[in-house]
Amino acid sequence: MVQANEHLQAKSALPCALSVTYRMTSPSTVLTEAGTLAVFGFGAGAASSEDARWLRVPLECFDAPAPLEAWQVDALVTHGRHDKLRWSAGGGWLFAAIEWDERKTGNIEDAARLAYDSLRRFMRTRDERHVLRIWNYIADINLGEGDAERYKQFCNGRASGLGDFFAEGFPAATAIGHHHHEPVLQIYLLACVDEGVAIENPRQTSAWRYPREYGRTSPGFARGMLMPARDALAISGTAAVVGHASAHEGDVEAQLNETLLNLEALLATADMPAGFDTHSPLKGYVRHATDAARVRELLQRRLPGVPVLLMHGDVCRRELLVELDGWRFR
Ligand code: 3EB
Repeated sequence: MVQANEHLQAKSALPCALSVTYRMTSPSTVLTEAGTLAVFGFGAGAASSEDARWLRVPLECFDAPAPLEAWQVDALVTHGRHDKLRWSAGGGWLFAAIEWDERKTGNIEDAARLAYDSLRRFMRTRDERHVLRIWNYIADINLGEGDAERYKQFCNGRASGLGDFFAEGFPAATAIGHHHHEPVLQIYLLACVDEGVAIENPRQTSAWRYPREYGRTSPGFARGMLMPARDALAISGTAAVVGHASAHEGDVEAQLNETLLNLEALLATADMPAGFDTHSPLKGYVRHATDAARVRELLQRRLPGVPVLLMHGDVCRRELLVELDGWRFR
């Protein structure tokens, strides 16, 4: 009896805390530390490693040398590969990633459908079945007009690959265009044994309710996701979208200010402390490299001391010049 009870207590203590940090060190250093769930390098200059927990994100960082991003848990971590997928798990958390070369399928819609289908089928084999956060990095995201724009085709393929997998609610997400010479769709996610709390932004129309003009398939994502222990908020890609409309076309500074208003509203809705601090790692995606210095200067003024990784990436609407995502830890 006592043993059974202890077992239940141990179970309900899951998941353990998750930390997300930027580190100026080598992948091998982080990968040998206890509890490392995933390590991300950014851009062509990033090191390579055969470890399943290592992922090179195809976005160039405006800071050289670029730091690494480390996800760490206070638990034993196991990792492996499953077809095209790589994964790691420990302490109630799961990292999974897939890279799909579009040249194998011919178009982005099929690539997204097949990649999401693989992820969905893999997730069925796991106890960490609640997907809390997803990142999507897509080549030439704004190529094509109207419904033929690649981002919109990606949305179609994502929805058909997912089927009813997110019927209970969408995770927080990011979808950003990359400029790598290989047309690779990269998707990675964080999942957990326990469910989180999806947060919407009162200043923004929920993405799944976007009107038809933004595409045949509304993007399926929540504006933010509170972690199961309510100790951290994962913040989706956030840009100068007010209601469902893009604001401040052509003005990167006004777009950034609007984005910061969106983030403040999201934190308030999630009942998280206002503002960001030194433990709130953010990413900034900037469309035009010529805007990077200006964006960095504005962020240093508005968010002093906050770790921000500034990267060259295209927001999924071509009029949007900058987007932020990241974490707020309580
Ligand atoms: C927006 O607010 C910007 O398709 O998964 C942000 C985050 C955006 C996620 C996605 C898209 C996605 O609509 C675009």
